[in-house]
Amino acid sequence: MYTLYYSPGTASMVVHLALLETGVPHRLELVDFGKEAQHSPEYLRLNPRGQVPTLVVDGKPYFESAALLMLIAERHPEAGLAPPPGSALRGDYLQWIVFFANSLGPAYRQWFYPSDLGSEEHPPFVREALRNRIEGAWSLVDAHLAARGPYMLGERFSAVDLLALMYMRWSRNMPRPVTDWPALKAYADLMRARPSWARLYATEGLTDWRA
Ligand SMILES: N[C@@H](CCC(=O)N[C@@H](CS)C(=O)NCC(=O)O)C(=O)O
Repeated sequence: MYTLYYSPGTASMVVHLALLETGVPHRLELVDFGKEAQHSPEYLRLNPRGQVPTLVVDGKPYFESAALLMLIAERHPEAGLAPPPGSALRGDYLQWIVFFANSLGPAYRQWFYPSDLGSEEHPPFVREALRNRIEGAWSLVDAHLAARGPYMLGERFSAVDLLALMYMRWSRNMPRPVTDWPALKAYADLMRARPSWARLYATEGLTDWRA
């Protein structure tokens, strides 16, 4: 049994998606950002970073969305979310998971949380630098998909695509949303057609960027 501490539309959504894709039983616990619940003493005992997601697995809490995604993929190999160790696509899988988590993850975090860098709003040159970093990463992914799609691992759907989908959604109100790039638009549409996306929206009460 898993318990996912989540907030709608945030970094917890990729973990929620992985649980829906694998079909394993799980419980959801809302962390109410409106009440600053992520910084409550009880929650900080589960996740000392005061962030979502936290996934409790067999009574033990873990954090970091990409790690949780890989953990679920590894614990439920029958769902086919990850190429097995030693298989041809394993290197690509690891490469892209780390690419998204390591390049887009921190850049988005700084884009949405200027307070992480100690200010209420970034100076324009910092906003511009973050925008360039995010758009540069998406340009690279767009070129990769145009040459080697339709999924990040070619013909094979994987957990990488769930991570990419979450990050794609976060661009929706940014100066250049991913739907502006042709291959990314086709990829977003392909991924948004998955039944897990509809279930996620219904359960988390999301509406925008549905399809
Ligand atoms: N690297 C972390 C980032 C998690 C993160 O930044 N979560 C945000 C929501 S997207 C959060 O909890 N924000 C509340 C806060 O920082 O107070 C991950 O991928 O799990």
